[in-house]
Amino acid sequence: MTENSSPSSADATRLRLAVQKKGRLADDTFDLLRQCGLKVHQSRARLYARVEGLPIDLLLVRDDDIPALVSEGASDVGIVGGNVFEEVRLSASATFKASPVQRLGFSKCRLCIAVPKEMNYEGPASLHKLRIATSYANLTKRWLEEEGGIAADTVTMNGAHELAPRLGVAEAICDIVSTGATLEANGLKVAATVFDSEALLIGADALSPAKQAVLEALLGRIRGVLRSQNAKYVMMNAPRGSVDAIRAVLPGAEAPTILDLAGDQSKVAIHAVCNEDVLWEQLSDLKALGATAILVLDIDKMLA
Ligand code: PRT
Ligand code: ZN
Repeated sequence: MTENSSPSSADATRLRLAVQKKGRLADDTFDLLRQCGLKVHQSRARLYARVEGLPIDLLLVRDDDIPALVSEGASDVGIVGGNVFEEVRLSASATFKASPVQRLGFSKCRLCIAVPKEMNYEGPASLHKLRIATSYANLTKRWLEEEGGIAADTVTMNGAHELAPRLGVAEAICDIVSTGATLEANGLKVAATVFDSEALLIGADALSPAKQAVLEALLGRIRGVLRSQNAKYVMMNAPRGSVDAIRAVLPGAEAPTILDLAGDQSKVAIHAVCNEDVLWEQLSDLKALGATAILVLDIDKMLA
């Protein structure tokens, strides 16, 4: 394949996956693909990249274009923030043909209404007749509607929303908040959360059986990665009589493996996979139940 050339029609069984070329989603997206055992060939500066490990071609684009590319069939699947997907879906016509397939758990953020700190915000009704600067007009309008049909105007801005109140462009904003530092630095405070977002794998509503099979294989790996992300393998020695109490302490553990210890009838070794992180407090509880030699290990891959 030559630079910037589109994958040939002979590749009709290869799944096309649209991902953000660079930005807040890109690094986590490429990390996820790597954890799924997929190697990306070619530089990220190009439009297409071939993947090794599954028959997948990447389309490297701006995040805002991903929902439409999938809906219009230029890409089969895509990875995009739920905020962007939902905003595009709401603005699209009835012929929009893409849906979320899997939540990916990264790029978590909130779309929030924010107002100047000194404003006395007493609930959505406080926004009555105000102007709200946002690049998420559809999500904002839907929320205003759900909150009892608040009559507020949206002013479309594509960046620097946090400056809008000071510039006199709007009295409130509706923008993505992560740490809240940007609002703080601009004398604003969160008034309400309009939408909770995270990265999503989205897919075209109709895929050929061959592409559907590749998607299923990709999904199997993604779900394995997500399951293993917080999972821990826990090992310890413990008094035989404490096994049930220890099982009750281990977070999200399925039936543990109990092994006899050579030369000590009073104790057993317990091995368990926990589906959640194991906290220091829980280790103290295990110790209090007589557990010794407690080891907590990260899990690299997990397939159900
Ligand atoms: O170039 P391209 O169009 O592809 O990217 P982009 O510039 O439009 O988007 P990008 O890369 O900034 O964000 C991609 C996605 O990351 C968003 O659609 C969200 O789903 C998610 N995300 C997660 C965020 C943030 N966190 C975030 N903090 N997107 C934007 N921000 C901005 C926000 O707009 C505000 O200006 O960060 C500022 C607030 O951050 P805090 O930490 O100060 O609260
Ligand atoms: Zn964008």
